[in-house]
This record gives sequence, C-alpha cells and structure tokens, in this order.
Amino acid sequence: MLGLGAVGVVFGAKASDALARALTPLTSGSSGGSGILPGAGGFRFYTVTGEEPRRDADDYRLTVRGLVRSPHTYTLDSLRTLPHVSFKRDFQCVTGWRVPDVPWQGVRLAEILRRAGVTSSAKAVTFTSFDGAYTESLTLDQAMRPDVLIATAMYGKPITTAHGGPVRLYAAPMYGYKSIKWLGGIEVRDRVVPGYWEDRGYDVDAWVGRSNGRSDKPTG
Ligand SMILES: Nc1nc2c(c(=O)[nH]1)N[C@H]1C(S)=C(S)[C@@H](COP(=O)(O)O)O[C@H]1N2
Ligand SMILES: [Mo]
Repeated sequence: MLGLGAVGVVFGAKASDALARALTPLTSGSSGGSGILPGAGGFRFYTVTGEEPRRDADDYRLTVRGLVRSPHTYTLDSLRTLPHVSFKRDFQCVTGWRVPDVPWQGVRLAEILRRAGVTSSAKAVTFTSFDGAYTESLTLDQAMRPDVLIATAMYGKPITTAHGGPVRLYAAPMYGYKSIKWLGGIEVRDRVVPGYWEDRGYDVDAWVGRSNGRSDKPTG
C-alpha cells in the first residue's frame, strides 16, 4: 500500500497547479480550440460539462459491474490497498499538445478486472464519469495492457479535481480523450461502445500516431 497522502516530492512543474487552475477558465464543449490558457506543465484542463465535479475522498465510489463474476464497489481507501504501479509517460491530446514524462501512479485496470473475474463473453470495457456526461471504452485486449491505469496520483500527489481526481483513467499509448476524468463506473461488455468524443468524430481506436489522421511519434 502506498501512502498517497504523505508524499515529500513536489515536482516543479506541478507546484503551481492550484494557481494555474485558479487562472485557467474552464472550457466547455471542446477538446481543443484557441483561447484556452495552458494549465501547469502544459496541460489544458478539459471538461465537456463546463464544470469540475468534486468528490471528496470519503464520498468517492468506483463501481465495477457487467460481465464479471464479482461486481464490486470500491471506496478510495479500498482502491489504495490494491497493488500500485508507477511509471513516467507522455500525455498527448489529439489536438496537438503533449506533456512529456508525466509521473503516473495507480492500479492497473487489468488488476481490477482480474479481481472482478471477467466472463468468457466479455469483449470490451466501458467507462462512465461522475460528471454525468463523459464516456469512454476500450477493447478487452487494450484494457488488459500493463500501461493502462486506474490512476490515483500524478506527479507524486493525489490527482487534483481539475485533472479528474480523485481517480481517472490513464491509457498511456492512446490519445488523451481515452483517459476519462472523474472515473465513476467500469462496465465489462460484449462490445465496444463509442465514447463522448467518438460520437463526435474521433477514432474509437486512439493509438498515438496511428489514429485521427495524426502522425505524432509515440514515445515511451
Ligand atoms: N470527464 C472527462 N474526461 C476527459 C475529458 C473531459 O472533457 N471530461 N477530456 C479528455 C481529453 S480530450 C483530454 S486531452 C484529457 C485532458 O486531461 P486534463 O484535463 O487532465 O488535461 O482528458 C480527457 N478526459
Ligand atoms: Mo484531448
């Protein structure tokens, strides 16, 4: 178990996170566009609802259901008792901005699915946000990758509300729109269901450099 509350290292790029957030207007209904002030470290803070939904650590719940033998609801504390992994990977938005070498920490989605006991008819995993609007999905093969995290920390600190905390998805090899913020629900399904931006034209397969007509060089 990792003591996420007791972290000594503050990365320089993130020290001004709260300030940057205070200065950054929320952007509504767009994953890109101009006039968005950069967040700390080069991030833009996105929310399709125009709001930053907030869940305190005590109120947070993550439900796992669908084609599993053991549906489960995690609290933040119970999530934190699961094995965590850490790695540094880029965060790349399909609109062109990239933040290099972000330190991520979390529970592998594969670990959560293993504990849930995925049934033989399972083909995909869909995600809902407690913002009430955003959705995403992965194929089961993608979901089982070791670099797809139920992320609980970035830059050695609990994920901020602006970044989708307390828990967001981080799908390392894919464009940022796969990394759903304010993660509330995981459902194992028999098919992929296109997500919020995918209903609006983005590729359902979101591999960095191979999707959406872009040629970004994947890193890491
Ligand atoms: N719930 C939710 N998740 C979301 C989005 C959003 O608007 N709402 N935007 C997506 C897009 S397009 C990107 S690039 C990243 C941005 O993450 P950030 O706001 O932490 O920079 O979140 C993704 N996940
Ligand atoms: Mo994005």
